[in-house]
Amino acid sequence: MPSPSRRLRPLELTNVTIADAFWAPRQRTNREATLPHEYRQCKETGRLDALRLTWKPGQPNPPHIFWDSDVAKWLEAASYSLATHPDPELRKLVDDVAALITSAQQPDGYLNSHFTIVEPQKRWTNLRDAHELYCAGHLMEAAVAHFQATGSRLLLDALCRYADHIDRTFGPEPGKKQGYPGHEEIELALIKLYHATGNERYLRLSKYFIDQRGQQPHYYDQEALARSDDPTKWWARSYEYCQAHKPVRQQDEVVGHAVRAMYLLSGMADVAAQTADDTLLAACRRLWASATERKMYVTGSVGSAGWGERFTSDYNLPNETAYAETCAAIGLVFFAHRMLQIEADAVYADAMERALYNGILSGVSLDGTKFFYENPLASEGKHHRQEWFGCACCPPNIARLLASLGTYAYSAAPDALYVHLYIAGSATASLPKVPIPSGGYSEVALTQETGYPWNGDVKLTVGVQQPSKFDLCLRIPGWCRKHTLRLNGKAVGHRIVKGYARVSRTWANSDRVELSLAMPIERVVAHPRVAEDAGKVALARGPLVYCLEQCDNAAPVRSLILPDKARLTARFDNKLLGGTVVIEGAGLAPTQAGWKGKLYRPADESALRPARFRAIPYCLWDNRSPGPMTVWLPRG
Ligand code: FUB
Ligand code: ZN
Repeated sequence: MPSPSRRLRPLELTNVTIADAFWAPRQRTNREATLPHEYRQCKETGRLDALRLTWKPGQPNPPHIFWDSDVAKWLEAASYSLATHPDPELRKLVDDVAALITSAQQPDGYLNSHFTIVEPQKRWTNLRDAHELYCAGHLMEAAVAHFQATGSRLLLDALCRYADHIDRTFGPEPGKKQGYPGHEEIELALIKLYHATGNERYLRLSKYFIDQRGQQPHYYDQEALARSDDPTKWWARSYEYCQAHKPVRQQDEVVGHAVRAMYLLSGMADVAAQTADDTLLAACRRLWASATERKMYVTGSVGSAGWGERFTSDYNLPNETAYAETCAAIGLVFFAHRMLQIEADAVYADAMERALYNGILSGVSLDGTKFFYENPLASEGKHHRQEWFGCACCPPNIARLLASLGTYAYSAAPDALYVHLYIAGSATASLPKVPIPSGGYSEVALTQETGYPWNGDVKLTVGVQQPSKFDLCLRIPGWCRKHTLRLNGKAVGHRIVKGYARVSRTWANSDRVELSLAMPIERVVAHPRVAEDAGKVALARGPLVYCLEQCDNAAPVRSLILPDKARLTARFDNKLLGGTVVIEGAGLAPTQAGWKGKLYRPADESALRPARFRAIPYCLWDNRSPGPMTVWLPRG
């Protein structure tokens, strides 16, 4: 469906190939290790078999309220993978899982393993906590991905029946429940279902859930009273936890559970774009600024507190206790990607890139079988990835993001092609407002050659059947302070529009653009109000934030000081961590002598000694011997 307020349209996954040395190996690992590993986990923990609906009261391991969402995210990830890398074995598994989910559907369309067999009497009685609509949303996303990858309508039709059931259950009409999900997700999923089917009821239902959120009298109060619960005794204390403390258009600070907030904002951006709703879009812009200008880590992670997995106050960004859930950073990418299509502003792509290369990629081990749920920016050495979690939202979330990465790299406008992410490979796009002399519209193929993120040189070759006039818009990343652009070997004039170098011309086949983004090592400091980082620097190069891990360093990394004048060098080490640029330099470390029996002593009795150090990209930490790690270093 065309979206009235969207300037851009992301390219379809199947129109993008990723063939670089950074992401392509990660995608291969995702296909070959992560997907089979996660399938096994879903099987062994009972998540898959829960959908057989054979569990009986009194038996162990009852299906949990959000198990269905883990299976759904796995299926979505596997479907994206199939779309770009056909694999008959995976296709069979995917179809089996789709059939299994479909088999759990009830005659009235309802589809939830927990509330069908464990607590059937409690269906739709606790929207605030029970995750029914959240699971429904993930199932819808899976169904759309499965349909797009395989052409099979089996699961899509089942989820349409479920969406119809939900539409009959919720809404403003008398006799329907006036509720909305405690954990947002279905809002964005209904928009996907709307785009896949063209059924306007799904768009209306998504908008209803968004509009109804936080209205008075408060649905969660009423619902709790109907269950004979005291709403004032809720553990989370405030409806800020689930962004239901006031109607969304009145919210001006991003609050509460970070994943919920990001999914809600993604759905709001979708509905705003689809319905040309300026007040909703204004709320998205305000909440975007709140999240990224005052509450985001340098790694692109969000949600700093473990209690409630939530956002806290502005500039409160502790490093060692950072919750920074992998799913929350993924949610930020979803939100950023939607805002990017609406505004065509590189500020959104910058944040997307920051999260992708740092706080999200850290979420999975290099071998693809271990995951971080929390992504702290400092560790004493006890924080490690795990093979799975009781609450396993993050592993399949990162799998679906990695498998669908291509769709984040480019967008098409009616007469322009945008490159957001620099990843070697290729893309094809049709530009509907670019007629070609022989009739029809221009199909543009773009080939991207680059060693990004290790260097900032990007070569783009344009493929067109006939000369075509359109704009090529290349993101100049926010981290880049100097760039050059050449066309067919000569410097080319260009405008920078909202962070994109815009080259307008009639393109001929094989035209070649060379973009060079200066990528020196940068010392980054945080806003002065981030008390935790006062007097500290982080190292970054291009999109990557660096950290010091103990196994690379003789001096204790948590007490290492980085003098402002220390010379820093970057070099590619092809043997380390699959090949990576490391940053090295001379720091200072406190001498260990004279401390026996003392916790404090006069400063002038303590000395510093030179200590060489090495830093690696943050996303690669905890892939070798365990030990302390830090992103921020005191400045000397
Ligand atoms: O509640 C379902 C998922 O578990 C959330 O998205 C995560 O933050 C975790 O709470
Ligand atoms: Zn998670």
